[in-house]
Amino acid sequence: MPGYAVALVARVFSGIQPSGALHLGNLLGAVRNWVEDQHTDDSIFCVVDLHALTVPQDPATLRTATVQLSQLLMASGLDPAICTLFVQSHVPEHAELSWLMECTVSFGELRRMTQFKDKSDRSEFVSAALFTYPALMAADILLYDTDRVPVGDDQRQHLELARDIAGRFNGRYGDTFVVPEAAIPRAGARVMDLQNPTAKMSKSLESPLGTVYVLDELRDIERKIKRAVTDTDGEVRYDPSNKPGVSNLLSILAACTGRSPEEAAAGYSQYGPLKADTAEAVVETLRPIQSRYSELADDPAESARLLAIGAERAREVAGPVLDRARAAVGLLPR
Ligand code: AQP
Repeated sequence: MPGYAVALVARVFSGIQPSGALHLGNLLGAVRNWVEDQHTDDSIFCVVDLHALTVPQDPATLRTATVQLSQLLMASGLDPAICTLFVQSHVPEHAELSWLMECTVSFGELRRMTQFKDKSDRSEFVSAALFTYPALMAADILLYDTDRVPVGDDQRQHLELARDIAGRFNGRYGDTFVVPEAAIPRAGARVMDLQNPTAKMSKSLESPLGTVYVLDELRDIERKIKRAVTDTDGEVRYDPSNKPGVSNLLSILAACTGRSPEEAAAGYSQYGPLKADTAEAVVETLRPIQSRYSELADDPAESARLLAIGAERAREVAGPVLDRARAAVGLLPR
């Protein structure tokens, strides 16, 4: 018998860093799927501000980014009335469970994480927390008896590690944590930079023409997509290894129109119309989000109130799971 109750409705958890402005990759790879999940599953979503601190942040910028990202998540369709939405640092159980995760993961496992290698290569200051980031991510997930974690493809390796940590902990101390599954979307799982389609679109990479931000002016979005790098052979087909630029446009178009990239390719024989239709699909996806965001941004007190309610609800789930883990490893009850 597991140490946790087996739930009838699946529990979904995911998080996003306020490490920069929300971009199209975050939206198509993660947030849009969260919006769907909230209608069918017991869904918990989190703005992971502690993760953002793993690289140096200006305090005022971090505060603004945390508020803006929370409002953008609501504007994208997350409804605090039907899902739990909160800020990670408002639930101290995350940091505490993270310590137990650090004691369960090995140095060698953390050293193999490709995101650490990428980010440490481009940073002057490499914090210890950037290295142990996957332990905090495992804590985030395991704290909620999570069944499914909807993420973009770049998080696959971290999620596999969270599963290994849960399995090891359960093996050492008895069944304590639910071992979660990753849920990676069919289209939009890895949106690439429009100017450098072999690198993923990213909040923290300086690539103004290659990144479509959710709050970009609509005409700038159109311009960025029309200027996207393609290739010279002129054939529209989904082939990410040989045609990364065209395949990226097809993935974006597919994700915005609810099809597979191969389906989206049908009917195009030139890049111009593909770019025009992709630009239109993205603009129509972002237009309602931008207009809802401008209403929410006018009332920061209301979003703060909703986030406080979310944190309270999250703690009701996280507290007992943390107590279970503390007892399992032999810490005395408080
Ligand atoms: N390019 C992408 N395509 C599809 N999904 C993506 N995600 C990120 N980039 C893409 C997904 O967005 C969710 C939140 O990501 P995160 O905040 O945890 O940060 P990240 O994965 O490290 O992505 P960023 O935006 O590039 O941030 P920085 O630059 O700060 O590292 C995740 O589910 C992620 O998979």
